[in-house]
Amino acid sequence: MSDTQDNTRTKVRLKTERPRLHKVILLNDDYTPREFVVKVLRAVFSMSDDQAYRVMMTAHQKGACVVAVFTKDVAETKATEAIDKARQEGHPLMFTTEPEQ
Ligand code: TYC
Repeated sequence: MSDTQDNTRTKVRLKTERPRLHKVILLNDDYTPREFVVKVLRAVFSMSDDQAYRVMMTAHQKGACVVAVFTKDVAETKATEAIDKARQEGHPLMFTTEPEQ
């Protein structure tokens, strides 16, 4: 390679892009008690009793429900925290995360 040629293709960002948000998704299962799901949603996602109940019922009836959107790090931390709480009580409750759009 010649010393004078610079083949790097670095793109210059003209705009500052906002970080992509990630959804936290609650998955239904046949075993976790409804009241426990509500308790976890309230504790980890700071939801009201009413909000948590609606989200729980949507997951229960449809199979899954978006709980909230956060930056990637926060979404993953919250999902892990919620799963850990469930495992501590022996429930199979699951949360997943995925990028928005
Ligand atoms: N389906 C569970 C039951 O009937 C309750 C439940 C709701 C579990 C929502 C998980 O994400 C969930 N006990």
